[in-house]
Amino acid sequence: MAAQNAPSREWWKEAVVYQIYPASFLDSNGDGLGDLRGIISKLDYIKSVGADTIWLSPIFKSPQKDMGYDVADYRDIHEPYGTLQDAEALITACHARGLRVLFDLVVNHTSDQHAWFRESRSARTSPKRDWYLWRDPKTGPDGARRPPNNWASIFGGSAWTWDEPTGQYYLSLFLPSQPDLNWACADMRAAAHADMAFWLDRGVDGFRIDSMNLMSKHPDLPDAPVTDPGREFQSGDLYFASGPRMHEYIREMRREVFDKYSSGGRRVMTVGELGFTKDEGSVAEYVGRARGELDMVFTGDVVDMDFGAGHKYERDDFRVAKLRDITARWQAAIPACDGWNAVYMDNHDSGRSLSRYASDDPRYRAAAAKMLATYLGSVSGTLFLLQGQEIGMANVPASWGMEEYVDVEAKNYYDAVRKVRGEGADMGDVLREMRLKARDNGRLPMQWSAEENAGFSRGGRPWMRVNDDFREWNVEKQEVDPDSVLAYWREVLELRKREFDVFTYGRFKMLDVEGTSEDVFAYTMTSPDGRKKALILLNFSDTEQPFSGRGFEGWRRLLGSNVAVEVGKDGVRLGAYEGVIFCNWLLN
Ligand code: TEU
Repeated sequence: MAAQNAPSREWWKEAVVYQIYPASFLDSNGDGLGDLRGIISKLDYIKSVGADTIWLSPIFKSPQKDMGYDVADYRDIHEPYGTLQDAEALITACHARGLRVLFDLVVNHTSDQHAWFRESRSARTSPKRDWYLWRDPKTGPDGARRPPNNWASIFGGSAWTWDEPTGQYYLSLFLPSQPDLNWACADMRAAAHADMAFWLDRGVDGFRIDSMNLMSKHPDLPDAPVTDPGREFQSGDLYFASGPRMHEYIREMRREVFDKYSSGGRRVMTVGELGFTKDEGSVAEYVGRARGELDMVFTGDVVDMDFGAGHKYERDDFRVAKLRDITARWQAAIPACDGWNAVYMDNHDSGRSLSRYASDDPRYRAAAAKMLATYLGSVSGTLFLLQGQEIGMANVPASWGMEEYVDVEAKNYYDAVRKVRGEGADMGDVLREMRLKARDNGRLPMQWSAEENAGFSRGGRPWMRVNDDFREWNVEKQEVDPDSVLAYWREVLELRKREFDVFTYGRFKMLDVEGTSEDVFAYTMTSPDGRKKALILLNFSDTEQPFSGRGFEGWRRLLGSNVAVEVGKDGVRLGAYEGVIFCNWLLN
């Protein structure tokens, strides 16, 4: 009976995706910035880790006000990264090794340097005027010019930018230099479709779709409800996230683009970044198989677990119960809608999970990184790793001051708070949150070796400071250490591939065993035919923890270095930050 529900096997479900942040991966020409040639030179390494797909954060021509998430030309490459020929060579080199390639599709907005926007802004009568969202100003009670509504930008301030020459505001949900495209305009959509096809014609295997569900805004762009009376501008997500035509746009994209490239053994993969939309019903509308929309989404909650109620950089501590709830929710809800999951804990938009949810204290760091690998490798879905996660890279050290942070999100927030508090005020609490969650943490240069600049750049001055710990934590060192985090990740990914029915396609069940510490996350994964079962135990604390083991006696250790090779009568003792997997199919 269970076999009926077995999900179909697909390459994109079994994929292990390795996210590359191009600026920080490997600098091959000594200019301090990573590049495409650097990436090509490390494809064999990526493959050796056990990944079979790469996702490149944007490499397109861009003024880099938001590190390439502000695209000036979708058909050209940011010059310091390389040329169009290099991008083609990268795709060819991946395919030659059996690696697939996902590009980052940033089409909710463009850069203000994009030809479309230059034309749009040139005159109210421009044929491209309505490719973006232009509106007349409002007038405040004092007679002063006000933005068309009260929406806040995601990066601070108003979501509207004033354009003096044409006397209107344009919508910019991120930076003023990232104007939002108007997806209600059919010509604009067709132009975006053509740019997607441009890359599919060059062999790209799919897309991570940036800010995917922000493309359809409420046509009236109404004022947002005032949820934070203390602030001048309010989050307008009620009216700009998952708007009325969102599903229509995705289906059209599928029909007009992706499906045209999905035949004859080829199948374009899509993963949408889903912000603000959190409930199971709405998520199902994007990923339910019968909907014909996206393969999977990033729901975001697993990277938001320690965000404050009012803002990312307000304090709210991580608790294991949150991870338990989020995992249980999606592991159940996604199969229930016959959809598919993305499994991840790290990306370029936050701090490293190791430093936020586990521990980068030298005493526990390796164990903690392995424990998180055990979690990620064991749950159902398509697995995404961020470069450096495979060696246990950590956040910036606590000793770094704000001057080391380069990302616009962190800087804008810090400056806004300092403005309110006044020059010289204590900013320690904000710096604490930065050190946990700033996007800079996920973007630090890759640590290849103990050489100058961690082997990331020879001769160049890295665009971002290299983490102080690189002499101890680098690929070269871990390559020769069978006990390393890297060696463990290889084992995890190998196991996940081998036992795909238990893990990638398995059914999750939470274990709520009396007497187990709040800091222990225990669950089972069962193959769709019900025969193979794995018991996963994760200790998120720095002290030893018991697990009673009742009902699992005799199950054999499959992964991890626990002292017990099988679950005994007295259960299992978990070391600090230990993760271990036992299974029922090695019995006897
Ligand atoms: O992120 C979308 C987004 O909503 C982010 O602002 C996210 O909430 C924030 O970074 C969390 O700290 C995507 C990209 O992943 C991000 O890098 C871009 O800056 C953003 O879109 C604009 O393109």
